[in-house]
Amino acid sequence: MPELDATEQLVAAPAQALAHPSELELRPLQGLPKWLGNRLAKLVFRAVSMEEQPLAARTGAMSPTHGYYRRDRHVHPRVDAATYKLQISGVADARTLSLSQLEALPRAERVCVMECAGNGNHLMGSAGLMGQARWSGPTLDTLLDLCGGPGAASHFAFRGRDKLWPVKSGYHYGLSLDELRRAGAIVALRMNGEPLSRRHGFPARLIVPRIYSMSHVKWLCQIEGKTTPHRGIHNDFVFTNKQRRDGRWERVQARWIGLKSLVTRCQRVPEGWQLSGWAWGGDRAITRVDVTTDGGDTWHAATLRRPDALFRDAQGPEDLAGAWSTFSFVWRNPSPGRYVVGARSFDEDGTAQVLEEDPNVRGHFNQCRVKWREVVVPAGP
Ligand SMILES: Nc1nc2c(c(=O)[nH]1)N[C@H]1C(S)=C(S)[C@@H](COP(=O)(O)O)O[C@H]1N2
Ligand SMILES: [Mo]
Repeated sequence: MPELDATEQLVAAPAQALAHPSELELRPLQGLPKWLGNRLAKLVFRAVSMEEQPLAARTGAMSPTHGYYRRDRHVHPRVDAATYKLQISGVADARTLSLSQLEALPRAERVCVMECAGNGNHLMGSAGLMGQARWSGPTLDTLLDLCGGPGAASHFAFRGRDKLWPVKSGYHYGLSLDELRRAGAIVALRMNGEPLSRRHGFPARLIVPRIYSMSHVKWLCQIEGKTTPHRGIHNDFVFTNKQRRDGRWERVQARWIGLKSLVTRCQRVPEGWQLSGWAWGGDRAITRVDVTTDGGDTWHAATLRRPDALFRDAQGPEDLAGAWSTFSFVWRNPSPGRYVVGARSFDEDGTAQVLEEDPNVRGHFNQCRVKWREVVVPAGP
């Protein structure tokens, strides 16, 4: 083959990459990216203030901070660290803390999946409203101890500083103290070792591992103890489903993340192609992941790496309770063609990730069914 000069090499490289790609695209079978194309879908998502994790960043065991998915209401307040205050009320002794007081408290670490309640619904298809990072900051219990304990409070409301015109209050969401304790909630001051960025809630946000991220209130400025569940548009309406029980439809609020998995990559290996991805299950531990390359006719056990093997430097078991497992499966020399691939996770009771959503549940959150992806295997080595 004649040698190419630098410019010719630049032109030839993409053609060679097409003929012998080292990685194949995994295309959702439905949703905006499929119907509109990736670029237009991205613009539509932006218009409703969503940015998905880019495909290139859906790789390792941790999501990079740059490109971490984002979901809010367009308003990103600029908070001055010097005058920032966190108000804690409705507890034994109400207190207001400055950022330096918060910084001086003992910190806990949480490596956890963070997932938007509506991630992976039929419209989105791509399931990119999720990521995993290492968060650290004082636990909610450390803050409550400073206040002499929760007092009579059995529920808490969390408010952000992102005031939306003409609404006077910022974003807010509430959970019960039992849920917050069971999840190991923290007020995070760091993301992947760095102070929070403005878009992800500088200087402080709530992190509630294993519960959907509408509760991970950014630009946190108020924690309010209550004796009854917090009510508001986000708790009572926005992040709810309707569920049929005994023939009657009732509203349920988004809470614990369901049993899920996602094939995120298809990479060339000497034996063929390697399918890999993540499996996670809210408050359920993943014990097995199966992979299919024929649309679900046959399933094969994937190699699973659980969080304790992925993150050996974690300080205690609680740190990893909300972390995903990774899986990989070597797909031996498939013939060229179009395939439908997918993954299915199992928990410690042997319960399998569902293939279809429950017909007795309607709404946008907790989309657990297997996420099918189309992949085109090229001819050639
Ligand atoms: N203050 C505030 N916090 C918020 C929101 C918001 O609009 N305002 N959106 C919530 C929702 S719906 C999600 S999915 C997560 C997204 O967090 P991220 O943008 O850091 O990924 O933030 C949550 N916290
Ligand atoms: Mo969300």
